[in-house]
Amino acid sequence: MNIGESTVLEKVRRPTSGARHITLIDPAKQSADVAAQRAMLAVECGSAMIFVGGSTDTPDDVVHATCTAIQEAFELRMFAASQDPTGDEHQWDIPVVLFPGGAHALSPAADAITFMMLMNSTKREFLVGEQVRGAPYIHRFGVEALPTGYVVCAPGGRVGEVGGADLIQPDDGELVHAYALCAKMYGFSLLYLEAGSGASAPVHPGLIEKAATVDGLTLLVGGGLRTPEDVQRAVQAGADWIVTGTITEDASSMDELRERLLGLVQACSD
Ligand code: 1GP
Repeated sequence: MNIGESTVLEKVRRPTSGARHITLIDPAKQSADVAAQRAMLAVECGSAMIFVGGSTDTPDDVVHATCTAIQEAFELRMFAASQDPTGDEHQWDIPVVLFPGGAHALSPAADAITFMMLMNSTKREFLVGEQVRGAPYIHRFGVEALPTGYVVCAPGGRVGEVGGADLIQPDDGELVHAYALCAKMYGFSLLYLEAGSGASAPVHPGLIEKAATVDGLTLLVGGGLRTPEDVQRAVQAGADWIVTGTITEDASSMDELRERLLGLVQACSD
């Protein structure tokens, strides 16, 4: 969905004060209808982008059904807002972006994809193999590719294990700085520091600070961010975008989810 002319990359890179929030929805964790309800609530609470993906073995059709349901829900809300003199249709001009575990989790219904190199993987598959398999589909679908360096930091979780990541330790500031420089030299626009979904601790703020010293990269941070204090620390260290997934999945009700998301989104601009 795109009201204006700008690409998703332009929206992602637009400078803002503080950081913006991304809600990650894993299609394997709920029905497409519930995913759409959660995505709408996330936007109402101030999330500025939806990521769809996460699990390593979700089939294309499940990813596609989830992207389609979210896009349809946003289009309906946008239409309703356009008919309401007090409505704000721009509120629903929210990119739905694939965050794939591999070349299997793709959908033409997405606006864009984080086209990632898992830079500290020890496996060819995650450095370039899945990307080569997926690129022709993404090209055919016309889904915008967001060139992204993806670096997994300790504790790393399942993505660290499956991706064969040589994890960045909290005191490896020079190493994360070198990865950030390398990402820039490759021409990546985005750098994503990941601690792993559901991680017991988020990316160490010292690592975020070091990566943020490299100009020209938009810095995403995710994994294990659960509280407004976690988010504030990441934002103060230099994160441009905060990604959360687990807090959406394990909320016991929509009211609890609303309360959690409002706290995290507020912390992005504190
Ligand atoms: C995972 O960084 C994201 O790829 C989100 O992590 O599920 O811990 O919020 P959480």
